[in-house]
Amino acid sequence: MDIMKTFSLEGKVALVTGAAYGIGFAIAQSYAEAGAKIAFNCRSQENMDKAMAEYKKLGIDAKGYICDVTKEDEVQKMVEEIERELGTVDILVNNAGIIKRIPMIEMTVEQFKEVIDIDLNAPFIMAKAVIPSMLKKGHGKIINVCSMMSELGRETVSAYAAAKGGLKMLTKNIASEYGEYNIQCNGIGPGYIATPQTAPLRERQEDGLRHPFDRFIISKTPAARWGTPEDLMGPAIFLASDASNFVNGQILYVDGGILAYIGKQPE
Ligand code: NAP
Ligand code: GCO
Repeated sequence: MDIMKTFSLEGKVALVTGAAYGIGFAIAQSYAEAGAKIAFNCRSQENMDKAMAEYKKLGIDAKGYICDVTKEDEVQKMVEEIERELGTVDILVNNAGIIKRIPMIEMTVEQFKEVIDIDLNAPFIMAKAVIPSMLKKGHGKIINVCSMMSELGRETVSAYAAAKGGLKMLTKNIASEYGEYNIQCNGIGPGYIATPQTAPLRERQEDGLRHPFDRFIISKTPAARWGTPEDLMGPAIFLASDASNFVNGQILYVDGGILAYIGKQPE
């Protein structure tokens, strides 16, 4: 048996949501390099155009779709278009997500609901749209992009933590409900990754010093660095490939050790 072949995605159709840039783009890039046909979506035409140019530079023939993952009708239409153009979806990565950093008692209900809608309700909508075809095919992979906030809280991210905590349990429930049909649903839990979403936490201060949160994360991470989207490529391929066919309902944390570490004694 050629064990390395079990990591191949040759002949598979992968849909990565929110893959115009950031973590989603890196995961889509890794899946293309592993042999998959790539579909991705985002909301803005400007981001789509930039992303298509970047995929082309990498020699990746990605198909992009303008679709808001919170809108079930748009999602159904996108999945039908993908099935016509590429084939049924074998691998779904629920990556699209937002965060709002606002003290909870200052956050409006609408702001809370927006985060829940994109980060939790949308993965439900997306999974519901692709599972019927996966059942017909007799296999499928769903990977939900969770977070440190699937396990931990911190100031100002109440909506995000509630969503990502819920996403962890949605992952376990999809695994429980569809595992017998050879559909594996797992989560990937990035630590603190250098992307546009975390850029405000890494901005240089006026005095030239690193952002206090930047310094805090470096001290809280045994790897003593921020992660990069590329750090997620290998784990994401593993969870999308036949190499993980008996892995189900797990959250694979790619965090440089944050969740294992109590932190340094203050100097
Ligand atoms: P990012 O740079 O902000 O990218 C988010 C992507 O999602 C963009 O492509 C955005 O495109 C898309 N998106 C947002 N709302 C959408 C919607 N309603 N419909 C369709 N697309 C939507 O974020 P990131 O840092 O790469 O994070 C990606 C995922 O990883 C998120 O789920 C995030 O919570 C999670 N995560 C990030 C980190 C980190 O440290 N960066 C750590 C753990 C988990 P448009 O705005 O053009 O739609
Ligand atoms: C924050 C960060 C985190 C990361 C990620 C950690 O404000 O604390 O944005 O939430 O995005 O989710 O895993």
